[in-house]
Amino acid sequence: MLIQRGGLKVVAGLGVSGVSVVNFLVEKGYRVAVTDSRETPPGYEHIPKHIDTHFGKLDQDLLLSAEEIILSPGLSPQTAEIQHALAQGIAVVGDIQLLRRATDVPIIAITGSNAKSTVTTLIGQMAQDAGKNVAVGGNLGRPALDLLKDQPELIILELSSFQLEMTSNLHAEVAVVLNISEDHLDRHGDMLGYHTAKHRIFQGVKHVVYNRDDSLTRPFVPDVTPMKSFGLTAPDMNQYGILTDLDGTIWLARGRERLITSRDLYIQGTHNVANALACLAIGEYIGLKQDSMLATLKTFKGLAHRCEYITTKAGVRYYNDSKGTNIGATIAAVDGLGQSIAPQQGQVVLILGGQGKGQDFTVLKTVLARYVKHVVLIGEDAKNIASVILNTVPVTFADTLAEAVKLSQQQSTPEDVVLLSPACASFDMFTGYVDRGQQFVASVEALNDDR
Ligand code: UMA
Ligand code: ADP
Repeated sequence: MLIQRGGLKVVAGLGVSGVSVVNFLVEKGYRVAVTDSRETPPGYEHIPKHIDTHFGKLDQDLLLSAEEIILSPGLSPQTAEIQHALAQGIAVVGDIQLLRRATDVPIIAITGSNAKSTVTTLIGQMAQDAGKNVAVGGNLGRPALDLLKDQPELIILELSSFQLEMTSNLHAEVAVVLNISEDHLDRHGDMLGYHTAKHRIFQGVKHVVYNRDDSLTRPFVPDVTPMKSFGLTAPDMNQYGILTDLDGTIWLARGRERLITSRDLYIQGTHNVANALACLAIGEYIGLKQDSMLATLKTFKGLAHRCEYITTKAGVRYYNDSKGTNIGATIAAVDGLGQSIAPQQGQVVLILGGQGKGQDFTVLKTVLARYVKHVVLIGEDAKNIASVILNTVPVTFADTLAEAVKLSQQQSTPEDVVLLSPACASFDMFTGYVDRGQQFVASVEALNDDR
């Protein structure tokens, strides 16, 4: 028989993380109820039948009867019902807080506007290849509390600003903010709000990794906290960076020590050199052997939907960067692919648009002017984006992604690259970035080879 402990825990928002929270709390013997604004929230079938559920709107009375509310990262703490509960003194936390309470296993915590999933997966692979019993998840997909089932010796978490704003005193073994550029301003209000949420990752941190090319990633922590930096410049002693030979060969380096050339990395592009350096710095702090980490770098193939090469048709290369959901990511993608096209040979045709999340699209203009010959716009904020970039690059509108792909083919000539890197969220037209990427790939494959 289950022992029912303490007051009522109310899970607000089901979905993947809500399901993991309900099941974790039930197993621990707590009284649990769940509310979700959706009529039939995803994951409903994966929680025990006896759980008290209140769907269709957030149940204010239920929330006010809670000892503690566990809030889904998909719901803003600014939501009226949550604000009302907070005003009554009811504690509101997220799933990451429950994980920290539940275990002393060291946590490697990774956030940033971009590269989180790539770095989390890569350092996870490095740790596994080095023989560690490691569990990897969080915003990446597998919810944090589920990781405990593996009884890991090390937990590697990708953390979003949504998760971090609900997390206090994480006491991470290593924490890193990889980079900061505009994102989720619709939720956090402004850059200060977004930055503040991200930097909660450093509360009680034991070792810090930061990006010396991006001062916004450097934490305000006591001077005694050990720190390592990475960056795309020559590194100081014990730091990570690059050294360039006279013949142009780029080395990933630790201080003066040359470790591996950028050509020997499986994942390509300047942004991925930065990602690899971040992983080497994190790996050093958790005691991974350098040789083992370098071996992983030679084989790690990266993730789908991140500057992923799809095919070549009529001399035009097609790339899926559906995970490019903010301007910083799209700049990295256009820069990386633009540099890979021989000068004077070709240019980029870019498919852009969706939900703009309040970003300032003028920041894109420099990279558009340098590498992009035409932009095809889709989605809710297409007109807003057009009004900003129209003077920089020719623009066409498309109602569907399939139409955007056809228009991109018409705009391209041999040696060009067609790139889907929308700089926007996808939820106006798709179920998520994976759906958007899959529809892009299907539309590309449906194109005639000879146009
Ligand atoms: N929603 C409602 N009513 C509710 C609860 C949610 O309408 O009562 C809607 C919201 O619009 C919300 C959406 O549902 O945006 C998704 O929320 P969810 O509760 O269904 O989310 P989960 O399935 O629990 O997934 C969450 C993370 N989602 C978000 O933060 C929006 C997943 O990150 C994460 O992988 C998962 O937990 C496991 O930890 C996804 C994501 O898009 C990949 N993250 C954002 C990003 O990377 O930019 C932050
Ligand atoms: P996140 O989980 O933070 O969204 P991903 O690893 O999924 O990060 O990559 C998302 C997008 O960010 C990719 O599509 C790529 O274009 C871009 N990107 C990857 N690494 C970097 C980097 N170091 N700096 C800027 N953009 C990057």
